[in-house]
Amino acid sequence: MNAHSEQLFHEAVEVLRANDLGTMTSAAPNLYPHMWSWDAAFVAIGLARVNVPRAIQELETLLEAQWTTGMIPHIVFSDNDTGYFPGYDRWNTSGASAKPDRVRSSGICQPPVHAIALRHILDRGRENGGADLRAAEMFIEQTFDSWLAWHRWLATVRDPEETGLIEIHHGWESGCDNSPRWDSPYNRVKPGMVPAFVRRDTSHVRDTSERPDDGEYRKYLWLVQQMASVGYDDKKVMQTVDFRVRDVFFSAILAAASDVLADLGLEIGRDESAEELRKIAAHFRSGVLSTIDPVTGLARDFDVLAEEWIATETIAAFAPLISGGDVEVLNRQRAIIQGPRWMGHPALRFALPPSTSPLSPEFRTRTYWRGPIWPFLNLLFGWASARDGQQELYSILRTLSLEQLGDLTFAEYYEPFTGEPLGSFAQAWTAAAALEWLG
Ligand code: 9WN
Repeated sequence: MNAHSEQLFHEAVEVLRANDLGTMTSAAPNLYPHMWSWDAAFVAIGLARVNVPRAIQELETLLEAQWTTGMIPHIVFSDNDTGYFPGYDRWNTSGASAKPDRVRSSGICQPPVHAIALRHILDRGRENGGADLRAAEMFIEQTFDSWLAWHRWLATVRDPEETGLIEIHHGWESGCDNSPRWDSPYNRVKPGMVPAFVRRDTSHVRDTSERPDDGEYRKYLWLVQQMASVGYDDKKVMQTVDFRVRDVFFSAILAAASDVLADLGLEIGRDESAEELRKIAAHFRSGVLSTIDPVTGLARDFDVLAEEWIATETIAAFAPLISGGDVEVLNRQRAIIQGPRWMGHPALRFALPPSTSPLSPEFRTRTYWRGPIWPFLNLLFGWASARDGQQELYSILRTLSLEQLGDLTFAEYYEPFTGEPLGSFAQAWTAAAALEWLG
């Protein structure tokens, strides 16, 4: 490691240490003082580079919050309720029969990247050997059924019509909250009575236009109220909630992670479960491919209530690069993502994929999921590129990511043209991405 890399490594470790609340890592020190489901998976990948048992602990804490249905909730609340809105009370999950009593969590989920983190933990365990290897192997054996239950719940409950696509009930479930992907479904959400609220997120960013506005938040809270009104019962939620969308990116992650979990299953002698997971992977992989617009080559979401495709130029359009499969489709997608509407846009400070294409009318340079570059996503695309033998794309993503992260702010997201760090600094999954890229 050269001096720059060493400094990046040490500062990234320090960010994870500072966010460490003991048995969970806060997603960010002020803006997000709790554990988020998919953040925790990326955090575990980063932690595994420095401390395998602590990485295991992270996923263990998340699993302790798993609902009896198999769902892994999107937020596990720490005792520090002061910095984030909506806090545990506003979720009203205490009446949800599937939530274990001792658990303080939200009532929705996020993309299932966790098996990919498990794989990283095992790989690091193998490299280190000794106690790390034993701990990693034991953890996978002991928790395999819980991860399997999570994948099964998604594949069945969230895809009752067997479309090969996962249905979500809130933009927060996608992890890409205010992406233009969700503009048309949210336009049709007409919130009823929402009790007054005071947001906390806007006081943690320098410029409030970086965040969704209060009108958007009213809708977010309305959906939460709708789900709470039926006790977060899976069937009733589907009949009640005003936001029902098949999320192509979420589905692609389920496909990729199911293959990874199948591999792990085989390694511990769970052949039958591995077979089941392979089927889930294949089913969702073809579900993702079925969304591709033949003209643009981009994957689309589907609005269940409006019965229409959602074709926006966002990073989710590259879902097939995550789920893998058809070589021709993937080659075309790789050409598009490296072309002028994306990484090849001449004005980018770092030629990394923005969350929305700079040439899309919906693009906003500084607003959250409407344009800025999110470092953890680049790691995910890098992982998928390496899996598919795409060394060149992997190297480009790695080199530029390390350059971008060299500013040492570990920002939540970056302005694409100036490279300015935005959102929360010292964001845990950004630090984790740096550690994993460094290797
Ligand atoms: C709502 C924690 C989370 C990420 C999401 C990101 C943002 C929360 C928020 O922060 O969402 O879940 O309050 O905006 O969009 O991807 O997991 O980092």
